[in-house]
Amino acid sequence: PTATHAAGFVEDAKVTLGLRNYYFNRNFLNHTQNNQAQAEAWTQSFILDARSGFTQGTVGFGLDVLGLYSVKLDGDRDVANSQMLPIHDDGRPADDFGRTAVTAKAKISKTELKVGEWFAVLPILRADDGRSLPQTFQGAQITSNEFDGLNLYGGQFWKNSQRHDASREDMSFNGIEGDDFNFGGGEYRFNGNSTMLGAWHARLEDVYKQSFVQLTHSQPVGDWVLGANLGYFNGKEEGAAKAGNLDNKVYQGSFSAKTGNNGFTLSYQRLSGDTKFLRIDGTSGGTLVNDGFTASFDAPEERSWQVRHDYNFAGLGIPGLTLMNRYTSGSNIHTGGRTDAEEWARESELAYTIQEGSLKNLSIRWRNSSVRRDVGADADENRLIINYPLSIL
Ligand code: PGV
Ligand code: BDP
Repeated sequence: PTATHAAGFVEDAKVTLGLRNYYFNRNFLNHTQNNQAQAEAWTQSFILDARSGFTQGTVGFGLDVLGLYSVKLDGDRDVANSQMLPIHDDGRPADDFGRTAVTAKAKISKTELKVGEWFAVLPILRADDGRSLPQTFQGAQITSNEFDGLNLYGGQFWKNSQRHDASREDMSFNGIEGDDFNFGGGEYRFNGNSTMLGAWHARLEDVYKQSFVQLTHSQPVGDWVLGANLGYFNGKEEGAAKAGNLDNKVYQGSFSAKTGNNGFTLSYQRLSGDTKFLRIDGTSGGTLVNDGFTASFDAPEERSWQVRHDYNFAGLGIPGLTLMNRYTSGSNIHTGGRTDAEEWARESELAYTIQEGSLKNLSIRWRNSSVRRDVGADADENRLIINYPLSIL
């Protein structure tokens, strides 16, 4: 095609409107959480995800816009703190909330620079998308893929909008604001992409610094595919140490085996040092192998193991239907004056995605879980999430 300068910008653009209907109910069994019997909310969210391509020329320019808006359908003061909605000063969940995140991007060769606000998912800073709207960060990032198999990342984030917040706050840990969040990392894929070696370093200036190394490998053996994910975190206070002395290490390993429509996973995660896992407030613990819907098993000194099963009902002639069950047990928790506290969680997800017709890609997910803890709130939980990605461009 005879390209104008802007051709790539428009031609490679992709615009999707995500329609997310989310019902959340956490039932506290011993009322220990804010003296509340439950946390409950129901929202309808609109997630506009518009990404341009790049203009032509040596340096290509582009623009991404994430438009986020969520309306409360139900959820009152006495069932607040579901983290589905912001909470007003009088304790009442907001009727609606939202924000717009805009990112300018530029590309030379296979190196891209982004400046703005977006849903960043990095092993050392993982935006959470477990409620009404995704968490976003404001900052700048360089991603470079100049060498085959090697991805390099570096950047800085200076503002954080949590999943239930319309405003932008400074980057913080445990409510303690640091200076900017700086990070660098690299991931190298080799062995025909089946092995990945990653190394990352992040610092919330004046609060904490954290390093992470990871090795993943996937290996077909007969009818099976075996997988391994090994990781090590090391974190300490940084600079002015505004959150005091910190000490956290995590050793973890997850081993999976898949055959046909069945998947089996065993995971072990062990924390050491007297600080819980270090992460920016509101971010997902998803880099931890035992992170789940309701708990991350990341208390000081906690040791946990998990057994998980996945099934795809395509095997029984129902493509689109999947079932996940997992059980995780944690012990040796050093918290609340104890050195031996325990907790466990059982989590299940039944999901169905419509395979054809006018509602193709509409998905319905039911998540059901139970958590029992020696220290903290026992809870039973149900979530119903209906999602429809409306493709606009
Ligand atoms: P301490 C540690 C040090 C800090 C220790 C505490 C623990 O990191 O100096 O690094 O461990 O954390 O108690 O050590 O802290 O202060 O003692 C640092 C800062 C590191 C910053 C790294 C910046 C990397 C920039 C990436 C650039 C990205 C894009 C550039 C684009 C260029 C375009 C070219 C065309 C650590 C480990 C830190 C790991 C950092 C990862 C560096 C990436 C290197 C790639 C590695 C590939 C991995 C696979 C190799 C086979
Ligand atoms: C997940 C986080 C986990 C939280 C959980 C929750 O990874 O750490 O405990 O959300 O909402 O996304 O309870």
